[in-house]
Amino acid sequence: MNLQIGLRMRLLDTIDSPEGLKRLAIRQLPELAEEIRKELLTVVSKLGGHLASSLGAVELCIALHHVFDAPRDQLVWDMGYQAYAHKMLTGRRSKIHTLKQLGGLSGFNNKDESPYDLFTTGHGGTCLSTAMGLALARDRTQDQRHVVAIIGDASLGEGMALEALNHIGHVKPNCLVILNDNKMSIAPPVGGLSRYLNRIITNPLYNRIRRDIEERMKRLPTGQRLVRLGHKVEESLKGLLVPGLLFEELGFRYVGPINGHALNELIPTLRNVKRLKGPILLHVLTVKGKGYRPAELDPERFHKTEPFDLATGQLIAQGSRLKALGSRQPRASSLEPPATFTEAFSEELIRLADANERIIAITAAMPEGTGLAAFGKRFPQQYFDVGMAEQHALGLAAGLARAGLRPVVALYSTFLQRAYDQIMHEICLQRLPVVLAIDRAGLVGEDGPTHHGVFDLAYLRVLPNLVIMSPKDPDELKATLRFSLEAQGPLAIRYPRGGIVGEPLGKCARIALGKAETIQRGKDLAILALGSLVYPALEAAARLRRDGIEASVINVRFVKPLDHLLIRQLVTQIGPLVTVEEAQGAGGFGSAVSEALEALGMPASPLCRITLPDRFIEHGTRPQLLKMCRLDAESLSQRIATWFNALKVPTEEFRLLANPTG
Ligand SMILES: Cc1ncc(C[n+]2csc(CCOP(=O)(O)OP(=O)(O)O)c2C)c(N)n1
Repeated sequence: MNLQIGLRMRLLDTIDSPEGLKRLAIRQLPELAEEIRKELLTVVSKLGGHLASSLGAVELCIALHHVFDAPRDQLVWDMGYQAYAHKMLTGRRSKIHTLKQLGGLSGFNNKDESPYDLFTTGHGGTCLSTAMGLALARDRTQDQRHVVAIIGDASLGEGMALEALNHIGHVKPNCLVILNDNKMSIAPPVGGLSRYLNRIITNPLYNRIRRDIEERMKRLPTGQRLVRLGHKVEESLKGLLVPGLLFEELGFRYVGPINGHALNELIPTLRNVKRLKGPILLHVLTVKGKGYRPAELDPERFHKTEPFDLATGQLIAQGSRLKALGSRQPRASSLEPPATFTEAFSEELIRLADANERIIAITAAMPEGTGLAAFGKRFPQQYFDVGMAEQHALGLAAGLARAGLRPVVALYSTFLQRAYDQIMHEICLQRLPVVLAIDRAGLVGEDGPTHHGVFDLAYLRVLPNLVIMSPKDPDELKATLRFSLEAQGPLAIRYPRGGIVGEPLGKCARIALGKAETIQRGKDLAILALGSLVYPALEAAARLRRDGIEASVINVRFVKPLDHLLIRQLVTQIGPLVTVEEAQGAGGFGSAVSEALEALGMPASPLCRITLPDRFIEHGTRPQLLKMCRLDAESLSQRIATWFNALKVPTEEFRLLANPTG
């Protein structure tokens, strides 16, 4: 692609809305597409972020806004990270350089950002159901607006999307589903559906035959009758040749596949399908990374990237920052300790599987992100990427565990939400030894509210039979994983994105079920810190000491079962307790301690629960968000000191209050 665009006014500078776009002639649109690509590349190469899918959907965004009349017509993008051109064409171009920055544009659809975004989304496979809802609501009025859902080929395999396909085909509302097929998930796609789509693409024969036959029949004197006859023949031919038969059988009219980069094909086709009634599935072929050679060659790496050099596509090395963010920057040597929790998980699971062929690793379309890609290469017989199918991932794990194997399912906390019932029904109820490796637990940073993994403690803690652990650093994660594979029942390990800040404390002592680790003793109060907040709690304790407050620091390690014995001891010997966790407060770890105090008959014992606030947290870097939520070390020490000083009751009295007989 030509990155040089002259000094003359760009088309992009002349339009700020779909109205402006509609004033352009179709022949001008390829130039506009090139300008949009150039701008996207400039922005994402500097900031990092999602890229390849958006590059592939530029023409699709342009064509949709050219043909439809949004926001009156409703375009429902699945997730939205592939629709940055849509953001640029709908009044957000001047802010595109703020993409995913704190206070800037979201990297996904965001309903609060623009009336052109119908929903705030970041989880895959949702747009067909929501679009169907919009279409059915429209049909209750006289309104003629169009509803269009745009979904990727991998997201179409999500359970929710398949359920929606089934229902739309049954109810048959007027709605257009655009299948944006770039033959890629983040990684190469998985499964029969993807093979099926591939067969359609590689077998355009039927479409040609159908068109030829229709044209020839129409030219005959009894043309129309023959066309009708032709349709009957078509029905019988379908089984043999028709592309999209699956969709047709589900109740859709299948159109395609068409070239998603040829605007002179896309726009007329969209105009045609716009006139059709009932559910239509338009199959559009796009190239992930289109127009930028490095991304076309390695779409997986450019699905979501760190800042890179535009000329070469190479990542701009940022040493510690990249490591802290958990990027895929290789470590200098394998002797170096793992910088991130994900790396530690990956390394240890490979090490353990070397000696245990019963270990089976499962990912749901996130092999790189969860660190399982290396495992899959090393042990292909012990590895499954199930595609975007979190529910199935857990059901599969249950089956494997039932048969005596040791499945480890690695998912991001936020996507585990998809499979809640499976955790309860397939795993906990059966008390099956499945290990849930819950990555990206806590604030994830730039991906924002759809991706923060902050609800898991609340939704997991209520499930009987489940052990829940949260290691303080990558080394402890390794020990936790070893422990989890010995467990007799289900066990969840939650760990954050990236690594720890500061020097690791050293090798982790032996883990015993339900036992916390006392890291430091102090007489005034005890900080019970969970996982990612153990190191910040230690730093907070050091700051408190400077203010004359001596704090004990406990690495809780187990949210369930909680170390009741230690809690009783802490209350009787020290008094005030502070819990700190990177999770939603209601139902989280602090709540567990509060419940424990009640169970121990010490409900009056002073307890300060430090958690995330009860609201959806925006996007920004992880350190920015932790500071904003007052979970960084400095804020922790301030919050604890303020609370402690406000107690204004001598510690001795607390002890008596909490334990009148002791
Ligand atoms: C429920 C859920 N699971 C996993 C993810 C992580 N994820 C984000 S994009 C993506 C691949 C999507 O592929 P596809 O739908 O084909 O869209 P493309 O990026 O290729 O346009 C995955 C697995 C997610 N966002 N939501």
